[in-house]
Amino acid sequence: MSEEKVTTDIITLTRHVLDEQRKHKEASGDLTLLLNAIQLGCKFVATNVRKARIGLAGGVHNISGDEQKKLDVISNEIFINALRSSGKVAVMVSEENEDVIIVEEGLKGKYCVVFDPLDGSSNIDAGVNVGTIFGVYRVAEGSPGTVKDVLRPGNEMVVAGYCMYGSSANMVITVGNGVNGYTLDNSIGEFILTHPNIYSVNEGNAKYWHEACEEYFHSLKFPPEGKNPYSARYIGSMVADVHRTFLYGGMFAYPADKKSKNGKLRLLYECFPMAFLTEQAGGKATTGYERVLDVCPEDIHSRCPIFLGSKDDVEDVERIYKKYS
Ligand code: AHM
Ligand code: MG
Repeated sequence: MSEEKVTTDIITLTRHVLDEQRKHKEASGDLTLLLNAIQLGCKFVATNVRKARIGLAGGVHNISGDEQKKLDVISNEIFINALRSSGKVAVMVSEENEDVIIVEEGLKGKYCVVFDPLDGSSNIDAGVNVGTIFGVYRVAEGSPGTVKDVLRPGNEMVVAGYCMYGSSANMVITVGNGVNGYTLDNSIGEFILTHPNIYSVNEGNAKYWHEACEEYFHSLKFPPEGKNPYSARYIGSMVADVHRTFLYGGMFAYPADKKSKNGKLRLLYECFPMAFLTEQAGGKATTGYERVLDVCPEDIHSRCPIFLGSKDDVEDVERIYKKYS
């Protein structure tokens, strides 16, 4: 009789983070608990996204059935509740909330979490992948936890990541020493540790592009002799576009243009986490003129132009932008 081999020593995300923490003597386990809250949020959202795909579309029925809440509203509530009740968070910024959220005394912890609970949600009805993006700062020494603790450059983030909800849920995280990817095993409810050239940009905005941007994308499509042209792939869901760029290489961009002087994407909870992950994966992220992680947000919902990808590709962007500056 053939016996199926069962793996009994699996590396879950929690185990992996605990192992990492043990290497740093000062680690208190707080970060592990915070990441558990984030994982819980992601699992919950993954389930709801799947339900939405089998017929509930943008709204999810509540128990009484008389009101429907949009998936992005539900996802936001899931994250806020999970993070607040973890007792590890002092300040939260969500794309869905105009104001910063300050956690009440008694539940207050030492971390700030900035997040977009359901990025790309306009794609849900089309069955396209969506995701959650998050970044974590430590509250400054002696601060009670205020908006100032998140109006800091991305290079001060201690954790960043995203979870992509597709045929499976994929979590990609950095705690500042490389990037790890985990896949949600639905049967046990745990995230398990588990190169063609592409460019990804909304060409629909091309008529508003600045000259530098135009020249750069032209150079990808019409490269010099001996180099292959890049293929255009644009999903319109940042998590999915960036995920593919990480796996296959190439360039993801949401540049500034004549209409949107800072592009579209938000600095704190879209650009910073993705830029942090990109650098940790060995790539670079630029606004065209400077390192994304060195930008200091003026407002919690500030926008920022972004080009991210391999070092060589991003350096080409910077060179062309410099020429036009
Ligand atoms: P959202 O946070 O409202 O979902 O908007 C962000 C999304 C990103 O996922 C994506 O890169 C971008 O908007 C696409 O915008 P556009 O359709 O204008 O190209
Ligand atoms: Mg978003």
